[in-house]
Amino acid sequence: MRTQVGIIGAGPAGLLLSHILHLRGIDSVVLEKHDRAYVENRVRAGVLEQGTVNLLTEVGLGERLAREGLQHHGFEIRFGERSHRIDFDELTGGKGITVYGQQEVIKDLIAARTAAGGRLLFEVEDVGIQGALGESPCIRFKSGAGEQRLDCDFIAGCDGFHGVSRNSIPAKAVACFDRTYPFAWLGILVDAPPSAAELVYSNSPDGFALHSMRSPEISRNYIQCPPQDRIEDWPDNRIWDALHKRLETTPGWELKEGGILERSITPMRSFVCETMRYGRLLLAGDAAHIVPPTGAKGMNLAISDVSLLSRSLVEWYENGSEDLLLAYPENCLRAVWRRVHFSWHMTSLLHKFPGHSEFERRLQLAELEYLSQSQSASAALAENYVGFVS
Ligand code: FAS
Ligand code: PHB
Repeated sequence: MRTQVGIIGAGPAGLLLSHILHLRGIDSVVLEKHDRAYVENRVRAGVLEQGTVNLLTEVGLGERLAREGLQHHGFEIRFGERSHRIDFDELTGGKGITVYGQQEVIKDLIAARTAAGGRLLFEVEDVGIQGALGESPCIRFKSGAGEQRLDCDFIAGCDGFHGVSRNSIPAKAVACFDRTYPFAWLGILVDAPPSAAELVYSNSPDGFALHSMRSPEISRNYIQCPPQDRIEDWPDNRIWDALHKRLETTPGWELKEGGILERSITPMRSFVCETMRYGRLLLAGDAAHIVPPTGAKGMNLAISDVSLLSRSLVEWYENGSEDLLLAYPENCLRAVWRRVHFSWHMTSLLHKFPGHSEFERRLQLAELEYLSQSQSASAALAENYVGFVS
């Protein structure tokens, strides 16, 4: 089998790259270990930066997003008995966010690739990379048709944090930086209408909580929990008790309960692999960097990588220039570290850290107090949240 760009992973990064390359007449094959239903129903991110919405719209994937996406002009932060609204209209000149589930983005991408006759191979196994430092790398894998070999000019490693791509780069050639957090997020998808028009982040004495949504009928809630916890440790009533306690901190506001449609626990880490190019192997998305979801940056960062990677590959195929490909890591890492910093900052500001003294807790509250008093502090947070600084 032969293609121009072999792509490992059918997440937002891999599928969007395949789509954009197709629009520019560049062939690709996407290899995915799970089946189509699994990747289309996996509940993950829900917040799209304006830049992400613009790119998806530009490449012809904006119709359902515009029809079903929820445009938000701000969000709320609760701390103590206080509440502060970050008003995007006032603070960012009107740039906002759109709430649209990651699985909806995936469905739109797979539908577009399938309609265009794109080669998406699901349920592949034993993916292995060879010859990345040469001019004709290949990907070996197993599929229903047995052992396969995909010859290509470039390999795009879009296979997430636990994928094979980054791990195929010799350790001595890799520069990684990371931080793990002493808590995880327990997330639930709920068959209940949202209890607020916008997202509500809460820094409560009992720990962090977030009220988000997916549609006028479906809400999405998160609480911080100990990192070693398993989902079995959290029966429904314990989850709802924690959510009510941590979110109902302003008079008269109540969280609506409903049937729990999906639940999962996500570890919290910040991770950056600065080696985003190894010869003809290029990493994008979670394969190269992970952020805690507090800043809602995960999927947006994957898509901003693909915007740069697709431009670099188009420049190579259309003008024979390798400049953008060689500069790809450097160009990505500016946006990556900005969003890694913002996600670390939001996580540090809004979570209860085991071992934190009362002094540290009061520092958090002092910063939140300052945020609620200072236009410039709120503007800095708003500008990072909507994603217009690189
Ligand atoms: P992805 O992980 O989405 O996709 C990689 C794909 O590669 C997967 O489909 C995987 O099956 C496939 N793959 C892996 N190894 C392979 C192999 N050996 N062979 C073939 N295929 C292989 N972000 C937010 O902003 N908000 C959230 O609430 C949020 N929740 C999250 C919850 C979880 C559990 C996780 C893991 C992430 C969450 N994120 C969230 C971040 C998330 O949105 C990611 O940033 C985003 O999915 C990254 O997209 P990709 O880089 O395409 O990687
Ligand atoms: C979500 O809706 O899933 C979501 C929103 C904001 C975050 C994280 C997750 O910071």
